[in-house]
Amino acid sequence: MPHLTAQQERIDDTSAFSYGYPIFTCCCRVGDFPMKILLTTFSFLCCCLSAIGADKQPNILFLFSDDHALNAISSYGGPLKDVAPTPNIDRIANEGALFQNSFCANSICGPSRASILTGKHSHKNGFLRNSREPFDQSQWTVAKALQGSGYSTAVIGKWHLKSNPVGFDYWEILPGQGSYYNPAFIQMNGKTEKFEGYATDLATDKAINWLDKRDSDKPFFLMCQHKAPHRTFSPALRHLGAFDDVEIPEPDSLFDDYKNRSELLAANEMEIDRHFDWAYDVKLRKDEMGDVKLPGSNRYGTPEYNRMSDAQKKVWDAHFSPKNRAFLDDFSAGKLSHKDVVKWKYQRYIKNYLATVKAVDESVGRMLRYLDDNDLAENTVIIYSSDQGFFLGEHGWYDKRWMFEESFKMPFIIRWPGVVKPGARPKALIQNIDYAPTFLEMAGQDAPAEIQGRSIVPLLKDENADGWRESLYYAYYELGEHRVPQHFGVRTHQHKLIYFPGTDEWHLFDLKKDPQEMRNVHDDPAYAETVKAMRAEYDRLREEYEAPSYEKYAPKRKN
Ligand code: SGN
Ligand code: CA
Repeated sequence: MPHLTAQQERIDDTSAFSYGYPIFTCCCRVGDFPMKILLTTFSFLCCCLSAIGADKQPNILFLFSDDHALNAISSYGGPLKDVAPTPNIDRIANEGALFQNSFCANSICGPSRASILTGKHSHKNGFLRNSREPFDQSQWTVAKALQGSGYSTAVIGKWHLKSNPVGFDYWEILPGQGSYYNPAFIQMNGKTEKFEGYATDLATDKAINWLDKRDSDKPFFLMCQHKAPHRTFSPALRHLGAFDDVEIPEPDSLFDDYKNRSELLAANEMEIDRHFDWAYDVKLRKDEMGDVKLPGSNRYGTPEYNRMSDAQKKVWDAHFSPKNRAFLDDFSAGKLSHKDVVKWKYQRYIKNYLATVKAVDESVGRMLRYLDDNDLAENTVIIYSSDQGFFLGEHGWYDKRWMFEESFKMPFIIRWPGVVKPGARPKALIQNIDYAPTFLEMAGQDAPAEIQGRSIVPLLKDENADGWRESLYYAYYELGEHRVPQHFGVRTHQHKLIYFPGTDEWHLFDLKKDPQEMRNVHDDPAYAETVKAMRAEYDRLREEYEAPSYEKYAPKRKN
C-alpha cells in the first residue's frame, strides 16, 4: 500500500494534512485549493481501500469483553470446548478468522485498552498500570483518527482509563470496574445514572440504540465493551442454572506445586484454594456460613448481592442457597478432604464464569442479528476480543497478569466479508498494539510513524503473508496486586523468556515440549544456545521499542 506521506509530498501546503485530521478540516485549512485536495484525498482513500479489497470505508464493530479466557471460547478448541457457551462468537470464527497466537502487551485491563487505542506499548502511551493516573487523552488515538477520517465513533460499556473518552461522538461508560446488577453508567454530561438490569444486556441495548440513531451516511466505529466475565463472575439471573447438570473438566495443573520454577510463583495471591474468597467469589454468604470455619480467604462481602432488588435476590437465593447448604453440611460432617473443597470451589467458579460468558455470547448474537437485519453485514468488519486472557484454574489460579499463556493470550476473531477467508486460522504472532494500525488501514489511512504495532491487514488477506514478526515483547508493571511481581519478556513461536527485575531470575519455557509451562529450562545446558538467542532477541526488542530502564517504574523497596 502506498504511504500517505508520499501522498502528502504531492500536495502543496499540507500542514493540516496530518493523520487523524478530518478530510473537511484539511479542505478548510488549505483554503486555496479545497476541491483539489478533497478530490485527491478522496481518490487516495479509494485507492487505499481498493488495495485492501474494499469499495468503501467499512464499518468497524469492535466487540470486547473483560478477562475472557481463550479456553472459554469453544472455537479456540481448548479443554472446555464442549461446554463453552459461545455459538455466536464461534459463528464469527467460522465466517472469518481466528488468530491462534494473539497476545497482549501487558496483561491487565487499563493498559491493554490503552495499547489498543494508541498502538503502543505501555511505556510509550504512559498507562502502565490500572493506576491512579488517568490516561493522557491529549495523545493520538485510533478513535480520534477514525473520527477525523469521517467515521461516527462510539464507545459503550467498560472503559477503565480514568479520564473520560475523547475521539468518540458518543460514549456511555461504566465507572471504574462497573457493576453487574443494576449498574450505573457515566453519561456524556458527566452525570452517573443507574439502570435496572444486567450490565451485559444493558451495554448491548445501548450499543444497538446508538446504531439505530447514528448518522447512517457515515461509516461507524463502535466499541461495545463488556464488564463480563470479570470478577466477581456474576451471571445474568436467567443463566444461574445453566451448568447445573454438568461436571466441568479440571485443568491438569489445578494443584500445581510450583516446582521447577521461581518461588515468586508460589508467593502469588490468586489461588482458588487460598484466595478465592468465600462470600465475594464463591457466593457463599456469611449469614449462610454461620459458625462453620472454611479454609481460605473469607475477608470480603457480597457487593453484587447487595445491589439487587428483593425479587432479584430471591432468584439468586433459590439457585445458590440449597447448593451452599448441601456443601456446608458435607463439610461440617467431615465428608470433604481439602482437595475436595478446592475441587468444589473450582466447579463453582467455572460454572459462574461460563454462565457469565453466556450473556456476552448472547450480546454478540444480538449484534450479529442487527447487522443481518439492517443490511450491514457485508460492509462491517466485526471483531471479538478481550483485554487479556485469564486463568481458569491453570496453576491453581484465577486472575491474569502473568506472561504465562492463559493470561498473555487475547482472543482475536474477525469477520470481514470479501477480505478474510471464512474458517482461516492464522498462526502469526499478533498483539494488541496492532489493532490501531489495522483499523486505520481498513479505513484507508496509514499509521503515524510513532505507532509501534503493525497493521494485520496483510495477514487478513493471506495468513502466511511474508515478512511478519517472529517475536513479541511483554512488560508488566503493576506494583503487587495478587502478588504478581513485575516481569518482562519475549515470546517466539516456540520459546518464552521471562525476566524478573530486582532478582537474577530468568525463566525459559519450551512451549512445544512444555505447553503448560511447568519447567523452567533457563539453566539447562541443553538450552544454552536458545537462551543466548532469546536474550539477544529480548535486548533487540527492548531497543526497538525504546523500553525504559527497569528502575524507572520499579516498586519502591523498603530499606
Ligand atoms: C480488581 C479485582 C482484581 C483484578 C483487578 C484488575 N478485584 O482489583 O481481582 O485483578 O481488578 O482487573 S475486585 O475485588 O475489584 O474484583 S482488571 O481487569 O480491571 O485489570
Ligand atoms: Ca481485564
